Amino acid sequence: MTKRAALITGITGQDGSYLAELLLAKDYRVFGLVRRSSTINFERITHLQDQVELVPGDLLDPSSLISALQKTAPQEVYNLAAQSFVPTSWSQPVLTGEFTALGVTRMLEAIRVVNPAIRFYQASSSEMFGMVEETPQDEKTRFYPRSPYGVAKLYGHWITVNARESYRLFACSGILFNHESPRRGIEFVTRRVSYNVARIKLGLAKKMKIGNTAAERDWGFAGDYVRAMWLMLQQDTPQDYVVATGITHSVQDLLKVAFRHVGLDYRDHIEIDSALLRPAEVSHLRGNATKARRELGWEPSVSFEQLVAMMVESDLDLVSKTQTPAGRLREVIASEA
Ligand code: NDP
Ligand code: GDR
Repeated sequence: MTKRAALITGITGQDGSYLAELLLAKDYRVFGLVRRSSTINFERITHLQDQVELVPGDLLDPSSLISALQKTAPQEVYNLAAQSFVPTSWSQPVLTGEFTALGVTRMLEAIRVVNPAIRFYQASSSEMFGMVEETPQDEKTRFYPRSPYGVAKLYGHWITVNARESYRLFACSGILFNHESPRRGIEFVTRRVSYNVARIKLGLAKKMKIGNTAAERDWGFAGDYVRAMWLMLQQDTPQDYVVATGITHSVQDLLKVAFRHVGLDYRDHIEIDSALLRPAEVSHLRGNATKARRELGWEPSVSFEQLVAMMVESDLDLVSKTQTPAGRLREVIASEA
C-alpha cells in the first residue's frame, strides 16, 4: 500500500519538527516546505534529515506553493509557517501580514488549483482572543486581537473558515494556546528564562532582563499540541478546535519555578527592562479545550512544572557545551530579545 503523504510548511520551526516526528512514527511520507536562505537553519530537524523530504517554496510565492503540492501530492497539508514572534509584528507589520495572513490564502488557493481533496490544517492562535472578552476562552469566544500578529492570524483563521464554507475544502483551524519545548525559539519568554537560568547557574551571567512579569499564559508542551493538529485532520468533518491545558501561570510563576529548579531565587537575578514591554499587551489567557477533549480525545500529558524543568535541564546541557560562534550569537539574542 502506498504511504499517506503530508506537506508541512514551517518544518524548520518548533512545531514543524515535532509534527514531522509524529507523522513519521505514523508511517507517513513527510515533506517539508523550506524557503531559501544563505545559511542552513535545519537545527531542529537534523535528526530527521534521512527521513523527511524537503521541497523549496515560500508562502510569499504562489507558484512555488503550486509546484510543491504538485511534486509532493500530499493528502494533508499543515500550514505552520508564519512570522510568529509578536513583538516583530509591530516593527514589521506589512511583512507579518504577507506571511501570516495572506500566506494562508496563497496556500488555500494552491490547494484549490492542485487538488481540492487535500485536508488542510491552519495554525491559528490564542493571540486572536487578545483583550479577552470572557475567561476561559473557547471556540465561541469573541476575538479581539492586540497586535499586528494577532490581526494577521485572525485573517488566516477566517479565510480558512471561509474556504470550508465557500468551496467545501476540508479546512480546519486549530486555535492553539502557547506551547513550548526545549526547541522553542530563544526570543520567546519561556526559552529566554530557561536559557538565562542555565547561564546564571553556570556562572556565565548574574542577571537577566525581563519584560511584563504579570502577563499570564496557558502554557503547554509542543509535543502534545501537534497530536491535536493531526487528530483534527482525521475527523469525519472539518471543524475548529481550541487546544489548551486550562491552567494559567504568570511570567513571575515561570521565573519562580525555573530559578527554583536550579536552587536559586529569581528575585536576586532579574532586572525589569521597559524595552521588553509591548505597545499593547495580552494580559491573561486561559483556554477551554473541552471540545478537543470530547471530540478528539486529546489530553495534555506534561504539566507546567515538568515543562519548565525539561527546558531548564536542556539548556543547562546546551550552555555547558556551546562556546561556538552560534552559541555566542544565541547569547546576544537571549539577552536582548
Ligand atoms: P516558529 O517561529 O518556530 O516556526 C515558524 C516557521 O515558519 C519556520 O519554519 C520558518 O522558517 C517558517 N516560515 C516563516 N516565514 C515563512 C515563509 N515566508 N515561507 C515559508 N516558511 C516560512 O513557530 P512555531 O513552530 O512555534 O509555531 C508554528 C505555527 O503555529 C506558527 O504559525 C505560529 O504562529 C503558530 N502558533 C504557535 C503557537 C506556539 O505557542 N508555539 C501557538 C499558536 C499558534 P525559517 O526556519 O526559514 O525561518
Ligand atoms: P506570546 O509569547 O506573545 O504569547 O506568543 P511570548 O513568549 O513572546 O510572550 C508571552 C508573554 O510574556 C511576556 N514577557 C516576555 N516575552 C518575551 N518574549 N520576552 C520577555 O523578556 C518577556 N517578559 C515578559 C510578554 O509580554 C507576553 O505577555 C506566542 C507565540 O508563539 C505566538 O506565535 C503564538 O501565537 C502565541 O504564543 C500563542
